[in-house]
Amino acid sequence: PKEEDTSNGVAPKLGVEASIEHELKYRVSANNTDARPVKLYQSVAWSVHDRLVDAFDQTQAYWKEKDPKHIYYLSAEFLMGRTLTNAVNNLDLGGEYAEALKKYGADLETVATGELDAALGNGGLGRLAACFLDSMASLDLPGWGYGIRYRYGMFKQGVKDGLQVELPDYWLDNGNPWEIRRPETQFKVGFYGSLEDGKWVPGEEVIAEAYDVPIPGYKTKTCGNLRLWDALAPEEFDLEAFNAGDYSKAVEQKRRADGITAVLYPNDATEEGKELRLKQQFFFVSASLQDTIARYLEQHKDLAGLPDKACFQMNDTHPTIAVAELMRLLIDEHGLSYDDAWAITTKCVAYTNHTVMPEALEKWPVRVLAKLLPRHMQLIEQINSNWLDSITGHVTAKVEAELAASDAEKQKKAAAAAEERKAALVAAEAKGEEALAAAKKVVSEEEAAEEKPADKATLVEEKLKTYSIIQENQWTKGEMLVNMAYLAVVGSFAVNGVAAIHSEIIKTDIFPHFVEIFPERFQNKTNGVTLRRWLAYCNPELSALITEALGTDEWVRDATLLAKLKPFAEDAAFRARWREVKQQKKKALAERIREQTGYQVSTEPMYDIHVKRIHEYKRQYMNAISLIHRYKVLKEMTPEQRAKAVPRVVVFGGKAASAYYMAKKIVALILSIGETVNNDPEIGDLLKVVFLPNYNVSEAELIIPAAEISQHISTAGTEASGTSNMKFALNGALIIGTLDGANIEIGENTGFENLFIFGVKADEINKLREDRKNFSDYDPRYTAALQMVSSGVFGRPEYFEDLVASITDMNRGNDWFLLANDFASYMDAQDAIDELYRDQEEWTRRSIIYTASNGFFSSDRTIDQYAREIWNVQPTPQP
Ligand code: DL6
Repeated sequence: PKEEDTSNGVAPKLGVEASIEHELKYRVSANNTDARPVKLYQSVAWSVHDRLVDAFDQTQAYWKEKDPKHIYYLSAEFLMGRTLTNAVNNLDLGGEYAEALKKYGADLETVATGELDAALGNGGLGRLAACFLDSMASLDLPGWGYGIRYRYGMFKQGVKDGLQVELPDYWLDNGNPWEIRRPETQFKVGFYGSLEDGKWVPGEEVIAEAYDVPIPGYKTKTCGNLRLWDALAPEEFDLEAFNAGDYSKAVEQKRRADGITAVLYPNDATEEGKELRLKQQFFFVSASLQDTIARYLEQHKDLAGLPDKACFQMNDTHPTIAVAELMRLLIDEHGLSYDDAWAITTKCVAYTNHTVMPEALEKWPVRVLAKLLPRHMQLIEQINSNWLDSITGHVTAKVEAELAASDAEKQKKAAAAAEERKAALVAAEAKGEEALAAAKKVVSEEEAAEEKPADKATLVEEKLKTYSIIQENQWTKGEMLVNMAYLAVVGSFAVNGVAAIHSEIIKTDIFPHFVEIFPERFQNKTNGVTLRRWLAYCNPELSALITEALGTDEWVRDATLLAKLKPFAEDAAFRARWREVKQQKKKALAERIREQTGYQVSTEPMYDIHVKRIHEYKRQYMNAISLIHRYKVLKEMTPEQRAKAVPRVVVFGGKAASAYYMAKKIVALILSIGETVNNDPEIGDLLKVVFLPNYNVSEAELIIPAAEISQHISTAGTEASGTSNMKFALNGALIIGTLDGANIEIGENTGFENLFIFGVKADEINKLREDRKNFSDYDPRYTAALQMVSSGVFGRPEYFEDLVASITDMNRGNDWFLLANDFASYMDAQDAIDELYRDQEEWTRRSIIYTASNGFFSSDRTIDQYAREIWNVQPTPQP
């Protein structure tokens, strides 16, 4: 070792250059001449690892000494992506590593591509968790993430014969320099079994073992932690069974433990209700709670003080079993009374809702819960019964008020009916005996059928059911289900949505009856994204320009400073440089498109991007239909008209859940449109439709900076927030979108006149769904485009038959997401985009305004709000 660096005062360590060399030789076993990209990446990563460990140890020791309240972010998903660039730059070592790498003729950007994405999440929810960790550390907040160390993350998406194929994602293939295994930190987690004398005796046990992933804050000494749990068998190998010749029994325990952390469920909005998923949820929640309590008890005796030291934020309902598990630990393991345990639990736990899709609101059959976690089911029953008791008074008063209101109305109706009957009898009497007898019969039948006064007790019982955590399934009669969102609301001291409109919708549509009981519990925390990863590091060219204009790079820490860019939008020379950067990023994306798909795309056309998970509600399908129309129009144009058309490269990216039938067909349709359009010599550069496979965090970092227009076109009221809209806006891409999720707040910040907003509003949706029209009434452009699909212009008409039917046939989907209703206004917005793009000066002006206006969407702002308004956790920086 040539260089020595003792600056942190802990232990002498090698300087950057020497440490890379050391790792290359001793850990990676390569010499300087054999420093191929992956090996070089590994050596650099291990060298950064050592620096992270120093920062991590110092932070954790400091927090232990100061003992501040911690936030524990419980999440089944953390979509981290790559770590190297982020870690090096957050540690402020970018310059040193760039310098050291010159020796190998390499740059940090290229070396970073040797890293496989840590894709331990599906989409927005998991990526949000990753952004939050970065912000927590950057704001010096004592905070840990807790999750699962899946061995296989989100599947790799490939394309074969025009269809999506799913391949396993073994992301740990080259080892993982970013984690620290902690064999000394293990907890037992039980499943199944029975209750004996009220005590749970699990039928199966696994060991949860911790792996820590240090999370460096941006230019601060703070280094937070993401603790991921792996599952081990208590006895890996049963020698007795092996000796008896039962080889499969010999490894049975290991196989079962391995299964728990093997794979991430690849669904982001539908719940499959699989027992293994519940097992995963309980596994990481139990280990995390045991771990927190154990650390708390190292320094404190009385668990009554836990809420002053720990807050558990449940990222959606996936970790909701935490409510029952914390109760169990406090009561069964630590001897507290039920009431004391409940008081602690409901002061420690908070819940974030991320979706209004009914199919994603988890409901576990009582049958499954009682089998897998019998003690927890018992506790949930008790929680529910106490909850219903506590609100019976409220519900009774409500029923009484309703009865009183309806009674007056009923009495009026009954008096009128009695009058009518009296008159009928008088009239019949005049007609003789027979008529009178017949009339009396009718009257007595009518009186018998008359509505009896409602029974209050029955009404109260019926109403209470709507508040119950344990409910009947509306489809499978008799099957009782635990509504995890209800359990989360009852067990939490705060419940929040993730954008202003979404937080309103959860109050009015999902939990209105809970809002009546505790209105103060419901809050909004509009999502955000870390500006480090999503602007500073993924778009260094634009960042340099911003820093030059503002005269400081402080905006990376304080995003409100971006507002100072606004005057530069009026500066023609600045606009020209802004465009140059965009052009550079478009070139990089064009290169990626060529590598991945073989299509050569020009960098002159408008880059129009639609990337996110593939879903009917996100309406990639509507975009595809609009492109068919665009293609048709281009085909029908004269050469003179074509010369005036605005060319576009339209890029789609996103994974369809492996079992999501329609989503996979949407991918296939986009691929087929691309195949036809991109190979049509008449069209040339006027339109290219590209499906870029395997959209993930790293692809997003390349795609987003290149975007000129980005699409966020979900049916109003369906997208909770969206976060890619924020990333695009910050990178100066204009937005075409509906009045949905965070689009609304982006519009408020940017000025709605600068967005291309179209479509119906969220409060019109229910009525429109009832009034859906006949296919023949639709916009002719839409009908014609769909007919082109059905007639086979893009091949395989039979394969697309049910996709078309899903939006045209009343009995087969019935256009639930209202593509037909929004299509015409979507096309108007598209026309307006083309028109504006002709005026490059105005387009660039707006692009700058977007970046300048959206600092609000920094996750630092979001986390600061959570810390102050929910968690009550204070920044605790080291001196
Ligand atoms: O809050 C993060 C993200 C939102 O931006 C998206 O709008 C929303 O769809 C997503 N929700 C989920 C739901 N998953 N489950 N369950 O991924 O959350």
